[in-house]
Amino acid sequence: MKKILITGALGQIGSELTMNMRKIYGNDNVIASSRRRQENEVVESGPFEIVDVTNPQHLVDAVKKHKPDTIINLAAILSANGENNPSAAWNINMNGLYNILEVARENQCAVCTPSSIAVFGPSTPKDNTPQDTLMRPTTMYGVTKVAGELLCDYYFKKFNVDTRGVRFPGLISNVALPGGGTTDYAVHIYYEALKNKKYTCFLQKGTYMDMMYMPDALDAIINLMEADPTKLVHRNAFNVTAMSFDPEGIAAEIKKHIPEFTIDYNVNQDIQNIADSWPNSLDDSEAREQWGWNPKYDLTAMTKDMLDTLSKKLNI
Ligand code: AKB
Repeated sequence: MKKILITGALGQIGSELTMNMRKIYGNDNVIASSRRRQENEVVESGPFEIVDVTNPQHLVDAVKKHKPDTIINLAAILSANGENNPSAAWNINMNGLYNILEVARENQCAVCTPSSIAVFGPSTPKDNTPQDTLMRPTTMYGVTKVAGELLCDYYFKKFNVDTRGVRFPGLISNVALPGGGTTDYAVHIYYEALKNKKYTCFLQKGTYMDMMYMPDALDAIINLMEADPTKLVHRNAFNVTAMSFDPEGIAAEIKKHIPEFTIDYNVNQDIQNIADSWPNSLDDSEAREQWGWNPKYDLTAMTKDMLDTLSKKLNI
């Protein structure tokens, strides 16, 4: 049975991944950790530690105490927040990852660190972006994610640390809200559609980006960490995607359920510039071939599930 330490466990991915992994591996075998404590089901249903990834001693203490064989590093500053505070993005995304890789090297832990479509930049081919291609990102978040991929590959080659990762697109969930990303509109739009029947989008129409529903994102991490290592040609990190749409596309899908719904636009040029530097759609065939990546939700299935689940949660 695996024993897993999750950093950033109270964030958008961590809130759901922790609960999901506890169901699979047992509550006591999944240790949640975060910089701050917050009373919720993640903290209450199993072990929890205060871990600030920028503090190496916090990581050493948690690893010595719980002896995990795997660390899932979800502590990160996302793209839009990273542009507002580049030094925090560097510190948490890079120094935090370095501290995790060091403790993993010393204690023979596998490491999963999600990467992002932000590793790509304006010079990357925009459509069906290949697994191996030009990566010259223009955001601090993207810079830390490319450097993080290289560092993880280095630790695998040099020290045999079992590092693996995926390049996540925008993630859409009905549990925890995302914090300060470029793709966040695709979550907010569902809440606003249910509450106010209208949404003002901070990106302009025609802005295509890859997206994924959270259940598929959780499967991606779990299946990649369970994959046969001899089949992995790549490691850090795999292109994965489930759908690509622009604001008009998601609005049209919502309209099928809420006919009065309307979208209008008030573009935030700083965030638009980030979105414009990212691909329209990824080629994820290497992930499909090497470890069986196969997402279940497209835009239609996700929209139905999001609206059903959120309307119950919000009592609308
Ligand atoms: C962001 O928008 O910053 C993230 C991402 C694509 O990595 N959702």
